[in-house]
Formats: sequence, structure tokens, C-alpha cells
Amino acid sequence: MNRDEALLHVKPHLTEKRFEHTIRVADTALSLAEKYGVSKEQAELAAIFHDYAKYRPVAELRRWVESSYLPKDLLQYHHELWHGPVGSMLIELEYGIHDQDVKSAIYYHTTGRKDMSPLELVLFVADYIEPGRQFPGLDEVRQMAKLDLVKSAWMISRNTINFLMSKNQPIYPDTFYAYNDLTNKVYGGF
Ligand code: DGI
Ligand code: FE
Ligand code: FE
Repeated sequence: MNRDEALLHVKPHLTEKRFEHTIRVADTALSLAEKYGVSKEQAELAAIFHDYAKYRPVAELRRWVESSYLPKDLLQYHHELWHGPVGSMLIELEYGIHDQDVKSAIYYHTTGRKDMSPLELVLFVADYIEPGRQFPGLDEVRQMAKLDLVKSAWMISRNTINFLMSKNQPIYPDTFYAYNDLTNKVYGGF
């Protein structure tokens, strides 16, 4: 599926703002893919569909989790965490996208996980640093993304956990697994 076709498929499922975010994530993912030797086709496709399920009603997302292979522990966490896993499943069902690398980049784009693939890292970082976002600490991550993909993912994982803890939010295990694994990769084990 080419870029324009993919964008036509996702557009009706997103708000105007989210569609613009999606285009910026796709462009950011493309340039990270180019820089770090990841397939540009896979990076672009994963980016275009990464928030595909974001505006499904919560009750529908819940039904998809309940009735599929997705892990049921998701249901004990905020529904914001469901759109990645459900989206990765729906693009296969609805568009026949069977590429497991693309599916898993979408699956883990919100939380990360242990041992992320280069493609997963590209989407995880692109979603966070796309030029439409602005908050304290983001420019530091943008600079790092030009130098070291793993270290920039580590910063994102750390910032996300710090942010969630400051809001007294529960943290999904994969979010911690990503942080621990990236910390070991950046700073070495003990
Ligand atoms: O869909 P986007 O807004 O582009 O970005 P996203 O999918 O990365 O993140 C959606 C939200 O999920 C973001 O506000 C941070 C939050 N989040 C990430 N990890 C966790 C989390 N929320 C909880 N409760 N627990 C997590 O582990
Ligand atoms: Fe998302
Ligand atoms: Fe996003």
C-alpha cells in the first residue's frame, strides 16, 4: 500500500488535528528510518496507521480486547493504552496488512517494550518528537534523536514514566520493561 492510499484509509477515522499529527509522524519516521537504516516503506506505513484506532469508542476498543488474542491485563489500565494493540489487529483484519514488523511497531507505539526492534524504536521516537508537539524537555530529545536512536527512546521512556508518576497514574508493565531495557542498553548493566 502506498502513502497516499494509506492516508486515504486513515483520514476518515481521525480528527483533522490527529490526521495532521499522523502526517508529521510519517515524515519524522521517514527521516529517522533513513538515518538509522530502517525500511522507509515499513516506517511510513506503521506511522500512517499508528493512531488508526484512537477514536474508536472505548466500549468498542474494550470488546476488541475481550474477544481477541490481546492480553486481558490491558483492561486494568487506562483505555488510552488500547488503541495501539487494537489498531495493529484491525489493520490486518480490515486492510490485510500482515507485516508483523509494522503491526508490532503500531502495537507498542504508546508503551514501548523490552527489546524493541529498530522499526519499533523509529515509530516510538517519531510519535514523541514530531514537530507539532511542544513541551519542556522535548528539544533535548529531538537533539538526541539525531545522534542516538536508543538513547532518545530511553529519554522518552523516562520522561513518560516521570510524567505519569507526577500525575499519580498507574504504569503498564511494558512501559517499565522498555525503560529498564533501554537503561541497560544506554548505561550498561550492573
Ligand atoms: O496517541 P498519541 O497521543 O499520539 O500518543 P501515545 O499513543 O504515545 O500516548 C497516549 C498517552 O498514553 C500519552 O498521554 C501517555 C500515555 N501513556 C503512555 N504509557 C502509559 C500511558 N498511560 C498510562 N496510564 N500508563 C502507561 O504505561
Ligand atoms: Fe498513539
Ligand atoms: Fe500518535
